Amino acid sequence: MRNVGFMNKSSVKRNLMIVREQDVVVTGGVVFIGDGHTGKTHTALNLVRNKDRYKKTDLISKSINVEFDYFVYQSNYQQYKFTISAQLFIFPGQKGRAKKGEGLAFEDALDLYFDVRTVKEVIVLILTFNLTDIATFQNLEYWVKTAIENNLVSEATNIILLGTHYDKKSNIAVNETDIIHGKKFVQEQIANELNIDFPLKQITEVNISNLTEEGIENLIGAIIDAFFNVFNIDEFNLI
Ligand SMILES: Nc1nc2c(ncn2[C@@H]2O[C@H](COP(=O)(O)OP(=O)(O)OP(=O)(O)O)[C@@H](O)[C@H]2O)c(=O)[nH]1
Ligand SMILES: [Mg+2]
Repeated sequence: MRNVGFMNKSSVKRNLMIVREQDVVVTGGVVFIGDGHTGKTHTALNLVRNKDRYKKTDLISKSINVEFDYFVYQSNYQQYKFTISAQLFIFPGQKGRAKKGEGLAFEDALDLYFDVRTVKEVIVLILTFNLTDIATFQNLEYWVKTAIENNLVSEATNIILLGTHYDKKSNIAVNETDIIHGKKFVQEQIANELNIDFPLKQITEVNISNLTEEGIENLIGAIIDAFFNVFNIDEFNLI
């Protein structure tokens, strides 16, 4: 296991939050992992809406590096102006290490991530799978274990089980019961491995289509909720 140190919720607040009078700015990492070809890169593109920079196309397929982007959200809450500045990190889905000259696979990308990341804490871990391919859902078992081993999960992390290809409604192979079992599995793994009490409510599920963009707003909502959950706005005066 990499020894990068864990943050608990109060140290997250100390390090990743600035309160200046009515202005509150928070930051943190949003990490996408999951099997190759499940739609991680396209989801991030839909989130940041860089549609001019990247045309939505099948030309982007297998990622061979860790991809970075950011997502900024502002809202008013009571007398506060609240800004979330989320750093997105999208990992390649190819497991293990790549051969020389074949770009980066997941573990190569992980080395790079630990060198270059500007924000240490993962506020949201997005475990990505293809709703029409049950194997990509079953493989989340591998991805959650890998994430825990590499300190991508802490007490402050919210988990999203992200089902893509929601446009292929008649081919959906992952049902509600699978999701319930999946959430329990993730909760138990985190609780046992990190020896913490990890509440089930910190694990949510969102289904999206990167083709029609159905569900993208829900995903944005889930990410914002995760930040509000960690940086509990009602406790500002305690900081
Ligand atoms: N129909 C449909 N196609 C999708 C959806 N999401 C992604 N795709 C397609 O699936 C393919 C893979 O998507 P990517 O975003 O490159 O997948 P990835 O998870 O980043 O893959 P790696 O970088 O190899 O790990 C692309 O051809 C996308 O156009 C979706 O929700 N619906
Ligand atoms: Mg990719």
